[in-house]
Amino acid sequence: MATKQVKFPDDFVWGAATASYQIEGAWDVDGKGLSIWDTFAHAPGKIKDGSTGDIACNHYFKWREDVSLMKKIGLHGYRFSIAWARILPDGLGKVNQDGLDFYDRLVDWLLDHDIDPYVTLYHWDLPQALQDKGGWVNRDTVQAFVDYAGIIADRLGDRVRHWITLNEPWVAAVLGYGLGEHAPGHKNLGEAIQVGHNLLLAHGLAVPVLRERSEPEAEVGISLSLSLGTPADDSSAAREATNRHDLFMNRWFLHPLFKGSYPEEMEPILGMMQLKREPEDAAVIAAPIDFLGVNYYIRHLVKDGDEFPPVNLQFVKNPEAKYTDMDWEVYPQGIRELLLEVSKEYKPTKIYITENGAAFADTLEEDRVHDTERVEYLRGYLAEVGKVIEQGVPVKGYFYWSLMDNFEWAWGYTKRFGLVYVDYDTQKRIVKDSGLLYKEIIALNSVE
Ligand code: IFM
Repeated sequence: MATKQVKFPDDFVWGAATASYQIEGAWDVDGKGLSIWDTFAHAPGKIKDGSTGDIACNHYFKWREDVSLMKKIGLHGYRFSIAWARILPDGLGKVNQDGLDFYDRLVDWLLDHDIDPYVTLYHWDLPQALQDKGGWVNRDTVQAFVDYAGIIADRLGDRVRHWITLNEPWVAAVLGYGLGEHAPGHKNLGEAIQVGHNLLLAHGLAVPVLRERSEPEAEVGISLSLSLGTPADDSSAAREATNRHDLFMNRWFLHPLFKGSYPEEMEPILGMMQLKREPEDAAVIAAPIDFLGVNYYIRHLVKDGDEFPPVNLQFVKNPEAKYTDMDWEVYPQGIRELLLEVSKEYKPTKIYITENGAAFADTLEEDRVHDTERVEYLRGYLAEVGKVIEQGVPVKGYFYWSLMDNFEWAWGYTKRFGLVYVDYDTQKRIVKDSGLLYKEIIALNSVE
């Protein structure tokens, strides 16, 4: 069969991503405070395999080795997040210098290895002390986040050029406060709507702080989990449900960020959920950003149903398709279709794919890890990213999720997403076949 090379622009950024709670371990080391994920994972019955992130990939102690792995793969950029409770054990007030020193050393080491740090300030591990005062439902948490952002920028802003305020606020709000599947485990959709608003506000207020306290060329953005919806059948009910899916999954966050208001169709839901907001919030949230971070994993076949009331959706499985271990459909063209839609509607000037990847079981053979399905996934999705760039969408970089296998939240260690295999008993790392392929793709700056 004839194959085609899809080339990427010369300045394309090839990276990989991780998050603090998923890899660091050292949950109570060097003055770190508790986060909501420490509390949640320690509570019985919350995590599928009964595990916690107490040790995870032990990255807090193995960061030098992990940077060597990044270098071996040839990464240009590394996206990681900062554990807020390492810096401010109580969420605000007294700063823990040891926590700051950890990230300071990591940033220097990355730069010494020509790897550009892309720093996420919030990837879900809220200090427990703030949750005790209401967490993200409480508007005071917004100011606590902005103060925390200022502390980080004061320390790292002379070297970090890429800031991501929040990771996937939809997930933090809906899974954390709406459905109870993530920390802090609340089940109240009204809270989730309020949390979404407060997160957006925290983002909007942090943007100018990060800019002012970093070097002039620093860029600031946000990473949203966006998913594509396709009507499950030809009925108008399925088409309407798909529109509601887009509203709920994507436009709820995209619209206020890029257009300065919630989508009009969202207003009845916001009213029903008694959202508390101030008239000036909309302008704060719409603070211009330098890039949009897109985390893309899922295409849903949608029809009318009773999931996510009052949005009322049902997801249907595609009998023809292959699914990952997360039960997410493998549908490479979805990333292109989604990016085309977002770019047409919201016109971000710059996009980074800040996450994309797949969980599959790996086959270990001595010192090799064969992950044929991930190899295929990577080729398929990257080819579509290459094509969408040719179609004029300003995608400037791609960060595979994840650099290494890690703690997959409520799934514990049962799902492996990494380019690097982690043996959790010995903490040995092995670059998988997909990691070797990624190295080749980076070196050639093209995919077959
Ligand atoms: O592991 C997560 C990550 O923390 C956020 N985005 C999705 C990934 C896979 O579920």
